[in-house]
Amino acid sequence: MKWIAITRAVSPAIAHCELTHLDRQPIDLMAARTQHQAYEEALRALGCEVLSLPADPALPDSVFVEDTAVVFDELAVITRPGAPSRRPEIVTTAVALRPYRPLVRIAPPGSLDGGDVLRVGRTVYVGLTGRTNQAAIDQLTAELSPHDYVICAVPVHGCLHLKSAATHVAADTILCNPRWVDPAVFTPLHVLEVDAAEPYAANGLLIDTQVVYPTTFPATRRRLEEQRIAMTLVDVSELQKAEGAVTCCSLVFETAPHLVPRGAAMLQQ
Ligand code: CIR
Repeated sequence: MKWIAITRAVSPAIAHCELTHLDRQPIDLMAARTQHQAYEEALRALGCEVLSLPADPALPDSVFVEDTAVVFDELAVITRPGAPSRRPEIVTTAVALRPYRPLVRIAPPGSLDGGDVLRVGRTVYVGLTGRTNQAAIDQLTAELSPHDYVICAVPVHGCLHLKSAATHVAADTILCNPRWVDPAVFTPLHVLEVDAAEPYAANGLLIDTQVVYPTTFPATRRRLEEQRIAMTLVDVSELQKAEGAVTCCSLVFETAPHLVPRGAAMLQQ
């Protein structure tokens, strides 16, 4: 397999998840698990070997593994999640990642959620949000600059994470909600805006040339289709009630990374 996807089964305590911008609604645990298993199946169909970590009843948000680490070709950054209730989640992720990459860690006073980190080639956009602070961005810059990554801090307003507002959906295209992040930060990339009636539609998970994309945003999906962007559709509606989306349920990385040449163009994946 070319890619590894680390996932974590839905916690039986997901009803007690953190919520910042959404009202609490009942979550059907069995439906959430079924949707999560279908998501894992979609990743397998795209060529990922799925390493599914066990559910933890003490960690309501632990299905959202993306927030616990950021994996680069050269190293993996174990985060320090902004929500204190989520900090113990990193232990299991670090154990799972250790065979694949050297690990570095975000230390206090830094706080970083992986959902705030959007890598496009050697440019790393990092959201400044309620979860991620400048101290963590400084630490990330110190770790990544020697590997020729350029770190770009991005103010985000009105949503949880940078990747709630913008994700990379094709070689030169960012899908973006311009009400939550200024699209100009992504220049010279092409920015495709979500349909205004679907504010949460900017989160897609790009694996090679396919975007894993929720079934719940038909108007934005049409915009992606018009750009001839290939999609694998998944229903994650129960996980969306926990303020989750598609990127947050996995950590996808290459088994044997081909190192992107230093100084390569930012569009290079
Ligand atoms: C939280 O508030 O931390 C979780 N309920 C949702 C996290 C979603 N993570 C992500 O989009 N990267």
